[in-house]
Amino acid sequence: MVILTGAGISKESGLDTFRCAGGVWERVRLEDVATPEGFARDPDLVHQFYNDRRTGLLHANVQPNAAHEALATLEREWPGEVLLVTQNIDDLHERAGSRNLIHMHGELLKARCGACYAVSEIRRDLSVEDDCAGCGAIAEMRPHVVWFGEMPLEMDRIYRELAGCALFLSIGTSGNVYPAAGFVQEARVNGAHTVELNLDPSEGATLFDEKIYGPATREVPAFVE
Ligand code: BJW
Repeated sequence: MVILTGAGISKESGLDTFRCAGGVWERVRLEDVATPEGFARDPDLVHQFYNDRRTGLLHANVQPNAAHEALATLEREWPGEVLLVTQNIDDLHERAGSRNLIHMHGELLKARCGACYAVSEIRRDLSVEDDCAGCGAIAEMRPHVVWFGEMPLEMDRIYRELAGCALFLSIGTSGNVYPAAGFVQEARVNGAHTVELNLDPSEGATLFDEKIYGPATREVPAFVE
């Protein structure tokens, strides 16, 4: 099984989605905060955007919900058979207990060196003053996230798993952002059964064999059962 998750799975944990009413892209322009060009233009603004989201993620009220927990249970019940690919940069899947997990758009609780790509854990604010200790070049640290125009992480492994999976589930994603939005097609041409669990039909809804619409905390545990 390959399971793709997006911002919708963390919505009921208190984290905003991007494109729903009241979502992140209503407050900031994605060109300003989620592109390498935006970071080059105004690193303070980009650091502020990710610092605020990191603070939000570490708030005591933000906890994994029943959907994250159901996917962790599924992995425990089917050892070695479940790969979770998340577009989310939060750590709620790990906190729920998922282990076979790829963060294709990076991780909010990590920073990386702009020169040597060394990745380190970070639970505090980042600023332009942070430089890359131990790196020959003098380079700034940046959030370890994948911005528009950058290559998502671990794509070779993801495509290999999509080619061999029997079941592809897409949960809580609008299907607006590639390459993730193309995974359903990839799994489908290789013969997988494809299922969408979302609040509303996604952009690629017609490509799914089965569609279940409702909140993730209700639909994901029911599907896993
Ligand atoms: C619920 C719910 C509840 C709500 N229960 N559900 C044409 C022009 C220009 C560029 C392109 C182009 N075509 C393709 C591109 C490339 C571009 C792209 O896709 N652009 C589009 C906008 C067109 N993509 C890229 O640049 C990517 N890189 C790339 O393509 O590299 C080249 C490559 C080539 C070949 C192979 C491989 C690679 C990089 C994309 C990086 C995306 N980064 C972001 C921000 C960084 C991380 C962060 O700050 O968090 O990632 S953008 C943002 O969108 C974030 C998300 O991971 C991503 C997806 O959003 P998601 O998760 O789908 O959230 P929403 O809000 O859209 O949807 C939420 C859904 O939940 C909704 O459907 C609700 O109904 C549902 N929901 N409550 C269940 N309770």
